[in-house]
Amino acid sequence: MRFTWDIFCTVIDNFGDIGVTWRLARQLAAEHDLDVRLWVDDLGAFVRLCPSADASLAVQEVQGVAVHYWAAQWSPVAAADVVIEAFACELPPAYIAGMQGRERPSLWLNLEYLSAEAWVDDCHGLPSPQGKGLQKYFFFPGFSTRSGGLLREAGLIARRRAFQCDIAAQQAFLHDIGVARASGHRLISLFCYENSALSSLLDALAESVQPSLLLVPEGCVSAGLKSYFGLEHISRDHSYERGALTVQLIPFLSQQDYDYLLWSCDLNFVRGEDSFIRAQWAARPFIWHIYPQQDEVHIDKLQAFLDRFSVCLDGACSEVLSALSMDWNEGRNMAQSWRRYDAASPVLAGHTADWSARLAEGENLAYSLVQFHQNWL
Ligand code: TRH
Repeated sequence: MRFTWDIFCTVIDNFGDIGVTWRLARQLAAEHDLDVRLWVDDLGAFVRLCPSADASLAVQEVQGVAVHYWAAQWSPVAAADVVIEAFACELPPAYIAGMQGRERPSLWLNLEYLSAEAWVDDCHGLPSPQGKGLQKYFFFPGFSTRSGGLLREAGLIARRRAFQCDIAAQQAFLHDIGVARASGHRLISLFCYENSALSSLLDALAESVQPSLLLVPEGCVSAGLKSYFGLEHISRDHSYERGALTVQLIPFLSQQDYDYLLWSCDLNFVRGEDSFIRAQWAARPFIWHIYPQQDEVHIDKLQAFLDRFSVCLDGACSEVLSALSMDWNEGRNMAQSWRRYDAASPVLAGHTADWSARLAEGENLAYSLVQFHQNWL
């Protein structure tokens, strides 16, 4: 029997909600022989990650997934065997009634945001009764064996390794996105939120002995870059230089190409949830700009991740990474923390590769979801 799965996604802001759900939908369809529908209320955001799709179509088949526009006016459809509401988005009441009305009610899962905090393990998989035989289960991605794991599609690590061993493939990819890497330059990608620490980071790179080429997806931190270079406009037609630093804007890439970018760079600045995980699969040093929340709760989440990441890292390097991450996330001057980070970068590069390999031994989220359904049946 081929099971049907519905994944519901509201795009609150940015690309993380659709980024995670689109990746999950693809993997469920490709690797688990499931009929997957992805319902998204903002096809414009979807098309940024998947440029081959068409933002004007109410329904389209993309890479094995039926992608549906989730219109404000809900047109009733039969509820699926498994229903994932991503990040506590609210399902249409008529759809919930359909889940209850089935001969066997649907399995209802709320996919939560990723956190490295320890409490996740105790909450993962907990049910909450919703009436008329329906339970909603809270499904937590995470870094531990007691969580739902992380999104990692089959063959990803082997593909990444092959790409990172293939200089010609890297050059061809960079050429396609308009990047020419001069020898001796450190290649850095920068995907982050507007950040008052940015100018001190750019200064530190400009003053470094080693030249850096900083690649920034168009539209990201454009206010910060314009202010740093004293320009009213910045564009992909130019690159911007100061000291040892060259900044180049690159197009916003498809999710697949964004992986190639992360795999090509010596250092990746990433943010939110999905790019943060992809940077870990890239096995290259990365610096995380966590999604800012009220009352600084994100700083505890950042610390929880750094604590996990730093097990097996020597104390001095762990302190250097923590200082840099906190300066970056709290918008403080990075002159000093960058110098220390730069000096520790060979050790941090080796540690990140080891961390990535260990992480890849863990369960992947799509498989955990399928197992959860099997066990529930
Ligand atoms: O865009 P984000 O800041 O998303 C955030 C977070 O998920 C946050 O937790 C959530 O609360 C908020 O959204 C609503 O960062 P994130 O999670 O890294 O998502 C970015 C997606 O964009 C990811 O799937 C990678 C993809 N991407 C591309 O496909 N091409 C690109 O060129 C770039 C820069 C990103």
